[in-house]
Amino acid sequence: MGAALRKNDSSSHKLPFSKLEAKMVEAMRHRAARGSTMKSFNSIIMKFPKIDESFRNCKAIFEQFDEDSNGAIDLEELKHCFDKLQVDFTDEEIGEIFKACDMDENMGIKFNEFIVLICLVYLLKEPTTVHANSRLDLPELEATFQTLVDAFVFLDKNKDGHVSKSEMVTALNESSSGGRSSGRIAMRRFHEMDWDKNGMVTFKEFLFAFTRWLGIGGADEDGE
Ligand SMILES: [Ca+2]
Ligand SMILES: [Ca+2]
Ligand SMILES: [Ca+2]
Repeated sequence: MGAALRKNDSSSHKLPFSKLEAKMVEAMRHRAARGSTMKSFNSIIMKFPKIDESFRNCKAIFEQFDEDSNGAIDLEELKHCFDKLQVDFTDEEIGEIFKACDMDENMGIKFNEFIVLICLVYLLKEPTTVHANSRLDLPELEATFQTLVDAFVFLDKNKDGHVSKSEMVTALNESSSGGRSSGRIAMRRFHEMDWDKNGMVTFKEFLFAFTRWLGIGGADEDGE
């Protein structure tokens, strides 16, 4: 009876792309169309100290929204956080971004996951039209988020919203030194970023890699 139809759904679970993830790729493509101010991979590395500083300044914001101070932001706390920041996501969208950023799936957003989450919200909320108040109310962080978006756009040569291995190699070869070792470094960096090992780096994976490179951990960061 229904046997003939079965063939079609074999691929249905192949791309676990939520609506939100599709939206992120779309937002990134949109942003990429405007180009990047980054000229080389080195110019990204030069920004590391500044990024590090503003990420760490995020800690106070994180603690403010971790209402029960258990080291993680749960779904309810995130809803309060979005209310406060005037992020007008639906409950479904909040649930999706929560799940997307809860990388270790322990049902709480830890500090490093929170940084990624807020940066993704920033990307999604970036005004594509001239609606005045569609930005996050975190002016001191916006410059850093902008830098990170810019860095990703620099790496994403074909502007499809993902960074592939060959794009990573191209980006590193554009840097001043070049040479044999840069290919190996590119591969190492790429594998560090490609969390789910699918051969593509999303903006989310890129951001997580940054928090790891900067040594920003989760709740256990200060633990002995
Ligand atoms: Ca909490
Ligand atoms: Ca690409
Ligand atoms: Ca990946």
